[in-house]
Amino acid sequence: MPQTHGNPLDEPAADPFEIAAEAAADIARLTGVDRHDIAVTLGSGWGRAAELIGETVATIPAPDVTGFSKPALEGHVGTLRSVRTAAGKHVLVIGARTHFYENHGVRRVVHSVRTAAATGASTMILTNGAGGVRETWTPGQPVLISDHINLTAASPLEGATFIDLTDLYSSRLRDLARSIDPSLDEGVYCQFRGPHYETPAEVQMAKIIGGHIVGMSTALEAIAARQAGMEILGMSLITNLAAGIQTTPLSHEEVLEAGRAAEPVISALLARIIEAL
Ligand code: 8IG
Repeated sequence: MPQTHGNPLDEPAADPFEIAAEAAADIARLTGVDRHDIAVTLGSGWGRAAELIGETVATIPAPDVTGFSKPALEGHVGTLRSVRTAAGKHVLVIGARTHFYENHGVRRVVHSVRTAAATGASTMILTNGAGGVRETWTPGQPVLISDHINLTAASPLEGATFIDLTDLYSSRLRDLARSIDPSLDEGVYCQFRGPHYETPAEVQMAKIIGGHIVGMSTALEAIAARQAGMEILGMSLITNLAAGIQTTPLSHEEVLEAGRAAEPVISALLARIIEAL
């Protein structure tokens, strides 16, 4: 049952996997779809993809599902959708993301991913809006995530849980994405804690340590998805060049505008990739 007051994930003794299983049962009951094959989290700029992926079978407000909380930010739609593709695959479209900077703890951050796994999904597509460190990239450009550097100093894994992260962002799925759009570039995603954007010096640090994309969401989710045994595709919409790479100050409004402009193109791309899975 969804919570009316506190979030069950906030109980220290709670088992996050048990709560994810309850959330998956809520989704099955509320959508009428027992199992999902693929899950996709829609970040800033990717929100319109749901309509192109297939026929929406059900849309549910995220707070109706155990462990999910209300969205914190404009541009982040707080719904879960069950979408059926032309080929008959069931896609769980997650439009509700809890960010690490909301300070609700890592369990809440990765709850949607664990829930997706509990619904049966074996593929996790993580999308986001992010800053570009490469000067050759332009706002509105989608790029594949090839690997990540987790600068949050946090992990969704608890206790002595040693999980291999080699090929975390599946090279098979990156190849598949490039078979749809050969022009797709790729790069290493650096997750900062946020919610402030980086200083130009921090962006230079990210560049020197091998980062190409700066963001605030995806690395922790990818770790949880790997723990759950899912195959992961990560894609960033470059909504802005990172601080100091672009000479003008960053604004959330600019980020939303770049997302709006790119939305039809990247949504269609995402739908074609899902069709090809
Ligand atoms: I959209 O420039 C978006 N998200 N950390 N830096 C970080 N996150 C972002 C950025 C950015 N743009």
